[in-house]
This record gives sequence, structure tokens and C-alpha cells, in this order.
Amino acid sequence: MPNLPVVELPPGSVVIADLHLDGELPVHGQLFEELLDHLADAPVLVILGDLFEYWLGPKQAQLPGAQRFLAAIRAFPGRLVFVPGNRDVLCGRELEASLGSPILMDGFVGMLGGERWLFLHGDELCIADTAYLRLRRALRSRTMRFLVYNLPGFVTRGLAKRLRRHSSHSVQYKKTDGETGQDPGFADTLMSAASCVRLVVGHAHTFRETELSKGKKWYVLDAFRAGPKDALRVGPEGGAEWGPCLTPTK
Ligand SMILES: [Mn+2]
Repeated sequence: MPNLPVVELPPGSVVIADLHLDGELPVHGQLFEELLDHLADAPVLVILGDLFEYWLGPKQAQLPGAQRFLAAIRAFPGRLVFVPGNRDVLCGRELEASLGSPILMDGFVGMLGGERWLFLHGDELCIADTAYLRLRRALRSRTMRFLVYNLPGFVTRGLAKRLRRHSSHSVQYKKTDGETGQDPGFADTLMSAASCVRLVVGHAHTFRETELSKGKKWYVLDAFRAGPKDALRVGPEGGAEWGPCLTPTK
């Protein structure tokens, strides 16, 4: 377990995951602007991975729609904390420049009302899928980063087109679209290693609450707008409230 950064999550902070935004769909640009506007009062907004359907290094910033996302991120008044998922693990300085802070590659420990909570994207919990773990390691390797960062623009655009074709995407998910196979035993181990009593992840797209050893609890968020518990809000006393990110009142 790497030495994870610690982030204070004061009352009003919000955690969401798995938005899978696609720059080629103008409606997603608008959706993201409206979302950040809706959450403008949150002192900290955590996006727990797969913000984007795919993100292919610095040249992504030149692909359709990307500038609109980056501008919305820059305009957000609170602190935006970003943990990449498997879809956007190849993001880098181009995103950090808009965030104004480092990307938290391996997750972080959030402080909620004095408690230590572990926040991860959740794909690292799929330990039974060794082929996936190999791909994950490759995507996170320096070689892959070098390759993607140095590909000519037309190759990046071609790659993006192919990735896009292979992901039958919509921000509205069917429950069966979730990426599953997260291991509770490994979740328990990681929590103990990080001295955390609670764990929050995304990636599986469907809300779940699981009791682990010694009173520890593990939560999986619904993918953004895919269910009634797609957001964790920190309540006035520092407690966790699970509910819809976009309430019908706005
Ligand atoms: Mn994911």
C-alpha cells in the first residue's frame, strides 16, 4: 500500500464516480457544466475515477469536447480531487493544469468527522482477473505513458475513435453494465493496511454496502445518474449521507 495522501472532507463535500463523459457528445459537455454548477457549494468535490469514457494523454486536450471539460474544471470554485479510473488512467499534466492540483493516482485517505476513510477507484480490487491486472499494470507503466504521450496526433485520434466504437456508451447505465468482480477480502486487507474504517469505491456501477471484519464497512457507489445512491455527501456533523447527486429540486 503506497503512502496515500490525506484529504480533509469538510461538511458539504461530495464524492461521485463513473461519469464516463465523452467529448464527442456535446450533451456531455453541457451535463458536466450543469453538474459542476449544481455542486458549486461543495468545498471539496471528489471524482473517484472514470470521469471520462477514455483519456489518452496530453493530445486528448485537442480532441473534440475536451476543452469544454477542462474549462468547466478550471471554473469550479471548490477543490476538485481526482482519482483516475481504468478509463482515464493515462491523464496527466494537461488535466492537473486545469485541476490546479496533482492527480491522486492511487487514491487517498479522506478525513470525515475525524474518521479515516479510504477512497479508491475500485478496479484494483478485481484481483481474480489476472488478465485485467496485467493490462492495468501495463496502462500504468512508464513505457505506456511514454508511448501515448509521444504518438502523433493522428494516431491518438484514430485510437480514440476505436475506443469509442468499442464502448457502447451512454451516461445512463443498465445495471448489468457494471464492471464487477471486486474482492471483499482484498478490500479488507487494503483498509487494514491504510488504517481505515470505511472504504468507498466506484467502478462496479451499482451501489453496495458490505460489512467486513472488525466493524469495517465497504461501499460501492452507483455510477453517476445510474442509481439513487450515486453520491456520498458529508453531512453537517461530518457523517456520510448516501443519495442522488442531482436532486429533482434543481
Ligand atoms: Mn472503472
